[in-house]
Amino acid sequence: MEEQVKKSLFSAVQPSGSVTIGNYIGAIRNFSKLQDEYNCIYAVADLHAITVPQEAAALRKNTLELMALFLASGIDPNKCVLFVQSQVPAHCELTWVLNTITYPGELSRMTQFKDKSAKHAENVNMGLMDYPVLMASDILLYQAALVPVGADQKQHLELTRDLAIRFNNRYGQTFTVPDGYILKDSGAKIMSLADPSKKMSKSDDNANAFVTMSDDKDTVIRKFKRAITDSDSEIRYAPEEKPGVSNLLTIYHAFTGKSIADCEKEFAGKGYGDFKMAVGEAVADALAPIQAEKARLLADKAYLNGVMKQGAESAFRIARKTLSKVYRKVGFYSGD
Ligand code: AQP
Repeated sequence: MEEQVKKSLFSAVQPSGSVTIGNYIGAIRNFSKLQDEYNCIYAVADLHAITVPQEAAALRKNTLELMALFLASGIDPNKCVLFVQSQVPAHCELTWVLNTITYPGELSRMTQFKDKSAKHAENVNMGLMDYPVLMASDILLYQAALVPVGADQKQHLELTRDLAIRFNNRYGQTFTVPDGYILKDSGAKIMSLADPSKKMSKSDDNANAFVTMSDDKDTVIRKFKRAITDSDSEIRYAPEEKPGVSNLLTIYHAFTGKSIADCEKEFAGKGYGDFKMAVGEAVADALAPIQAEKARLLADKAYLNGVMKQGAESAFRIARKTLSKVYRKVGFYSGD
């Protein structure tokens, strides 16, 4: 029987702070579930992280922590390509070429660029504007057919598709045009605990707005106790009417695996105090084994360095093929 060629799938997370349960539910926890079905390529996106100010020592620490978290969440480096973005120079090299077919207007109207420029008004840099072109390079280098993206990244994926099509039209078939990959539990957009109209973000200035994957049990419970709900006391899933309560139900559902309807039944007639306590306990209990495994891995730096080296080499092998093709098409002289 002919062997089916697996499709390639690319995703990355920025080491721009402590990873939140939003990043985990919306992205990381799904990564290990995809590794048997697809050729998965996962990256720690440190080149993206410096588009907003980072402290060098913190960036290094967050990079290592994120790598350990990926592994502790079940990513198997022998099944996937797992690497740190800055260790594969092809990402920057392809970005330069793609920049020459990208129009400034396409980048200045991106929602994330507008939001982050407003938030970091003192540091509106070209990297922040060029972020989507770097993201396009990440995806196109690996000829990824699928990209699992949250609603927040859809606009960037559209630009990636446009650039792939534009390049292919101008220079001949070079890139696979990627599609978004809809995760089974794709409703899982986790909102801020302090303001449920905003998404939970690791770079939020208010530390009570997010729960990190490293928060200890007391911290997790304290943050959930302070979470914004609403003035009535009904525990019901209704994102428009009751965004705070619905967000907590989504989180409880994600960490316990119980259906939303079962979660509603479980808390029928109970008060917000009991509800928040139960959500906090469930999250802390689910985080404990991941935290223990992550700590074990962080204590074994030689192993982590080895995984990163092997990942960067594998990524480079794939990326180099695409980049060589691009360089040939645009007319760079190689001497061969
Ligand atoms: N609140 C969220 N709910 C569900 N999924 C989320 N993701 C992020 N926030 C939520 C998903 O996590 C992946 C990695 O995101 P990223 O680190 O590359 O950048 P981001 O989306 O900008 O995440 P943050 O936490 O908001 O980072 P900062 O604060 O640095 O900008 C993506 O798949 C994303 O959809």
